Amino acid sequence: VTTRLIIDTDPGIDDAVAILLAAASPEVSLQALITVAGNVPVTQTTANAAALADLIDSDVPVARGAAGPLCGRPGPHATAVHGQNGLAGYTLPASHRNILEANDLYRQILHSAPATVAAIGPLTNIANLVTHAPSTANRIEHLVIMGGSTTHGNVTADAEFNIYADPEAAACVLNSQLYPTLIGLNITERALVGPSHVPARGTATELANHLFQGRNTQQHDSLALAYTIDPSLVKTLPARVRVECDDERSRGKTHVDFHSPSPNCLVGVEVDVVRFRELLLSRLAALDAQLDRT
Ligand SMILES: [Ca+2]
Repeated sequence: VTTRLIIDTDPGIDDAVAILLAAASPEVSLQALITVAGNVPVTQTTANAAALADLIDSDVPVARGAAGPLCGRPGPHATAVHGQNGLAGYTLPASHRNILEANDLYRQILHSAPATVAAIGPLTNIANLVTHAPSTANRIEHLVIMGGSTTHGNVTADAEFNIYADPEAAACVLNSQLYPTLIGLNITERALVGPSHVPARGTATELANHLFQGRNTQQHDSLALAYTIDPSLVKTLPARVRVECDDERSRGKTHVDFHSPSPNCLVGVEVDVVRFRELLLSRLAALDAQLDRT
């Protein structure tokens, strides 16, 4: 059975790898790329998503989502990690494709049939659906989130970037009925992939290698995407997760309680890194063959 998949994304280095992985994987049928502000501003994440859709030679629709977090604090972008253009300076030809509106595209896709959503940026768009279009949000079959951590953070000592960028949105999503799976920093930071695992041979692997920047890199988003393709790559446990929104110092921290009698999500606790690397290599190599066939 092919999973209909929407990617909610802020490309973003690891977002780009995730999008390539989705494009190369027959287990998922990519329905939409929907953008959000995060690693870089939404105008740039949207331009990057559209350019990546062109690169993978796909007619997948692209929509532009939220320009900032629910509570109006301007997001801290991550240009130090992802570069000013979000793709470590890799220049893709500008796309001229039509850009849709996020809520319209969510409604259109989810009301035609349920779909899985891989949310690999801040959760602003998903929170907006939960709040303003609950009948649409309820048609999300499975929500897989790259976000949070059972241990430490990567923006502050406690907070992971996607949750920190919009804690109120993350709290809203976790308090909904969606029962997401959280692929957090505690496992993604172990999912190290670099040039030795995925050597550059063609269009997709060359882009991936540019994004690796010559070293092993933590595959936050592509691991979340890989989980939608093969859930056996990650061991999960039910937990109750609460997002810290009030305390200024630990804002964005995910408090994870594996012993709660009322879990609100599944949390990734172990990852098979070797099999994940093999999946990434085989799929990006297949995408090379597909894109470079001409
Ligand atoms: Ca991302």
